[in-house]
Amino acid sequence: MKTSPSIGEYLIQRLYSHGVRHVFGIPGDYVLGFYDLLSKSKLRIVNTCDEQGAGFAADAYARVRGLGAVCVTYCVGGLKVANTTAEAFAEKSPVVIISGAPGMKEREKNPLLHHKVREFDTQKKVFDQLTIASTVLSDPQTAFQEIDRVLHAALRYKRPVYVELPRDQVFVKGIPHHQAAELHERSNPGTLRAALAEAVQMIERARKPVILADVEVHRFGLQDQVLALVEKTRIPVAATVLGKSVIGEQHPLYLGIYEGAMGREAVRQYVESSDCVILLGAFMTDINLGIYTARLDPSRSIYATSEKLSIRYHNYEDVRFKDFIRGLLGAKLRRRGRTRIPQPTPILPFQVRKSDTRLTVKRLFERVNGFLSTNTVVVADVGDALFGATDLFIRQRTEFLAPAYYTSMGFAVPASVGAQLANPKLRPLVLVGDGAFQMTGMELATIARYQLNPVVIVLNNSGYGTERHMQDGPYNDVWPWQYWRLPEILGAGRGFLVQTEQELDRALGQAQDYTKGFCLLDVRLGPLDRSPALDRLASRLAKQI
Ligand SMILES: Cc1ncc(C[n+]2csc(CCOP(=O)(O)OP(=O)(O)O)c2C)c(N)n1
Ligand SMILES: [Mg+2]
Repeated sequence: MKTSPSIGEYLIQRLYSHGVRHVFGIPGDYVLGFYDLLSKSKLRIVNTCDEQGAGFAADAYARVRGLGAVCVTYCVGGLKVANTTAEAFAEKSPVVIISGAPGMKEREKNPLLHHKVREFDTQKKVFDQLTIASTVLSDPQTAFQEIDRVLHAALRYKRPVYVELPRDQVFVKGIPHHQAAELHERSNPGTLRAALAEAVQMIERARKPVILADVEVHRFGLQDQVLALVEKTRIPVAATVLGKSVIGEQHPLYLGIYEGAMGREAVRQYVESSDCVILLGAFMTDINLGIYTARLDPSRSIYATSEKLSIRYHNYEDVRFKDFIRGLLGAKLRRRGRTRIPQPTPILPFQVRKSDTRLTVKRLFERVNGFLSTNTVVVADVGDALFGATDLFIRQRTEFLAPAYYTSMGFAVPASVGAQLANPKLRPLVLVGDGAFQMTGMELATIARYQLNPVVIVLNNSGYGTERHMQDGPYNDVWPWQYWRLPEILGAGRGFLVQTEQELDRALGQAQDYTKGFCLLDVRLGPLDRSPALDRLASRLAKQI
């Protein structure tokens, strides 16, 4: 007879069966037993320099692969991934946070054990706020069910979950003959029918419908269905910053990024003059809506997400997002004639103006546009890296990762680790400000250790450029590192100092050929220079004040 697995083994089995192959983190004595199990399992441990790096890597991994995992020690490690878990929650990324903890026996009489903050459950309480489900695997009778429950919640809501594993429970057997319950949630058929009927009628009556595709289309893996809907009906489609790349940006029916005043004016006008905006999986965040400069009228909108479905002013309960999109795809919707839609500015071949022309942010992004290929994943950090990147043309879908809502600096370098391990066919192009790089750039060591090969562009503008435009002071300066010399210290990768257009052109040319390791471009920019996207936002906001 098959013996039942231990609690630690069962957790590993379930992660594996949901497609997880890598676990990011740093060990500590409260989690060493589980690390030993992990190292003997089919999952690969990826050691980062810092837990925050592990958290960002796992978040990116989850975005690319559907589920990610980070494994850390109690409190000193766990609380360091609080920020990355908050990001995963806010931006809907299903990450499993596994934390070691004192054993149940050790907790008797409440002793002062190392790493403990206040009570033994202090860390759990913090994570209750940051996750969609959490558990302490303290009871072998319920541990397997608890693992099933939290993993289901992560997959159902695309949000992080917390699993605390007391160190004396790792090798304890759970209940025998446990079968993992599969998750099947259905829409209420009557409500679904009524919702589809109203939506179809509204779309059919509309003269100028438009689809706005956002992040949940990506998280729920519905890109193919949305693309099929667009092609079947010839309704043009725009994306948001957070949903950038859910639709291949060179598709003839693709309008561009809609982000209120921050985006291109032609896209804004097209979307805002539509008599039926179909928002699919949209997050109504301030950044997504161009710092609330977007003008979308609910009386002309269909708003479908995993949490809510409203059509004009009617709300429908119990309708799954997937079922609604599939329903629309199966519905009788007429195929529209070709309409004139705003065309994106074509990508022109980059011509170096003069060999000593100093580089600007605008020209940097023009050259980077030409560097992208179908296997590039663009990973943008907060700052002008993110604003500028919104104007890039992503060659295929799902190839743009950025914390565009939560906007925590320090995401991009570690996220490139997660993205490339999640899909080794991708080569990450990391766009990161010098300020953000100083937070987590040491994860280049992780990149070297696991032989990854991103191209990292440090937008070196001597400090917190984005903030300088709001309010400047010495607090926006950072110490000027010679970033391009880091490969020498790390004993891996290649570094390039880039000050002119010609140097950029050459460095990117060489980066294309050098695929054995990472490339780091230290791109020197003026402290007040900014991307066209940030420029547009600033000037339009100025007009509105
Ligand atoms: C973790 C974190 N701390 C602080 C901020 C506030 N903040 C937003 S943009 C910014 C400056 C970013 O500087 P840098 O990475 O050099 O990019 P730049 O703005 O210069 O393009 C700061 C400090 C933040 N978003 N995240
Ligand atoms: Mg900067």
